[in-house]
Amino acid sequence: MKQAIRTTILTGLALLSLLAGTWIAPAHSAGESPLQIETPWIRESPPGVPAMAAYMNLTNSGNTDLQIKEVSSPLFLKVELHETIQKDGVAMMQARKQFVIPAHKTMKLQPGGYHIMLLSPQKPLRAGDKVPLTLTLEGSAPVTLDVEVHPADHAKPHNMQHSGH
Ligand SMILES: [Cu+2]
Repeated sequence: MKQAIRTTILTGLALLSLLAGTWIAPAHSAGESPLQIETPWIRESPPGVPAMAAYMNLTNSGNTDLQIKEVSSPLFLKVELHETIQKDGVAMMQARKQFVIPAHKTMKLQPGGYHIMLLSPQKPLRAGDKVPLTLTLEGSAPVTLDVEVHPADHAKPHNMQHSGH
């Protein structure tokens, strides 16, 4: 009986160290991207409009600035980095050569500001469809993610706190 308990404790310890090893491992894995992407979404366009915009929060957890040089998607002929600016009271879009995310900062791509412009879709895309996007970074491995198309009124992410409406 005593022997059985002892064995159980030893097995428990072995399991614990195994779990601890599993938890420690990711921090040491090589090539982990310093880029975290949260709440990605693509705004659905009215039928016949050959352009869409992708939005997301880009967080740089690294100690050096991150540069997004290029974004591509197999579902669009052309993808550009854009910023919407106000000029003489009129909203205009300007192309950017890259997006720079400073160390330990979050860059928000959102309606009325920075966005990824998706041009000439290869097929009609509606809410619920998934679009693969590949972000090419300077000095770091490219990041590919699937981004869901949402209706145009989706501008507020679901995980935001709403107060009484
Ligand atoms: Cu644009």
